[in-house]
Amino acid sequence: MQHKKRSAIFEDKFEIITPIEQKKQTTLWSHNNRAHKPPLLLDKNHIEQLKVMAKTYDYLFKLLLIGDSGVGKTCLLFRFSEDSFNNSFISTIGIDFKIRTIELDGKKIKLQIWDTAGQERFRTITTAYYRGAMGILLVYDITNERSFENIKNWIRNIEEHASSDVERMVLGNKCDVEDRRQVSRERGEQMAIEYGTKFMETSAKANINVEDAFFTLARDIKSKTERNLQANTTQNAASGKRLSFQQPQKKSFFSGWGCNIL
Ligand SMILES: Nc1nc2c(ncn2[C@@H]2O[C@H](COP(=O)(O)OP(=O)(O)O)[C@@H](O)[C@H]2O)c(=O)[nH]1
Ligand SMILES: [Mg+2]
Repeated sequence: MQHKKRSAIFEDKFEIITPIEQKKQTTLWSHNNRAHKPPLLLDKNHIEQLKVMAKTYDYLFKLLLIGDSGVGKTCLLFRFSEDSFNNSFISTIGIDFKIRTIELDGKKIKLQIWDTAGQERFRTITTAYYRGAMGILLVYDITNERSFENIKNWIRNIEEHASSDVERMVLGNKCDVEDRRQVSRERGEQMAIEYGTKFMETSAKANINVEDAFFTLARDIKSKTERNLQANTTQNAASGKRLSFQQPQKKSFFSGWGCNIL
């Protein structure tokens, strides 16, 4: 049983290349005078980058879910990627990801969503994934005051480890459990104003606002990406340079963040 589980996790992360596919790749590589044999396994993350290059979608956005253990990060991810919900709580080990492709304004956007473990012992593994994230969902549980108070610590983690212009959004999950609510919607909204992020209350269980939350974050990243590309094009056209994609300049964490509540 344990063995089967490990193999499933392994297959989720890597793609086993079929013999026909290997032959195709060998031909391609020998054509390029490359001496080494093709690897049997390719990192899925690498495959995603290759697919962008092959234009099977327009954008690849990497998102990250963070927040205390038990707030519902994994359930939100399952609801969004597989439209399912599981009542049992299986603690996430380290880090995992799921993929869903959505369409926005006629553009195909592949969302690669990383799910982290909230526990302290996985902190060093998970912070390594902050840097590549273009959007981060900070999740607390509306029935758990402490998870709400801890959002400020998660914000500090973003400040320390993520890119300074990462898009952020705060989610108050489990809004279906009104009778055990400890954090009012107003407090959630107020905190989001303080941090200059968007805010939504969600329920992975009752499927409330889950699609909306991911789509809103994706839309914000898309707008920012297109603004950056446009600025680059204009700037390079003016100076007669060839177009090349540049990383946005590092700026203060709070600069340029408009307060925006949904
Ligand atoms: N009532 C309710 N329970 C939820 C919701 N989302 C998650 N849960 C439950 O909360 C527990 C922890 O969820 P999980 O996604 O594993 O939390 P994680 O540690 O943040 O990944 C599980 O028992 C879930 O069934 C929700 O929206 N409503
Ligand atoms: Mg989890």
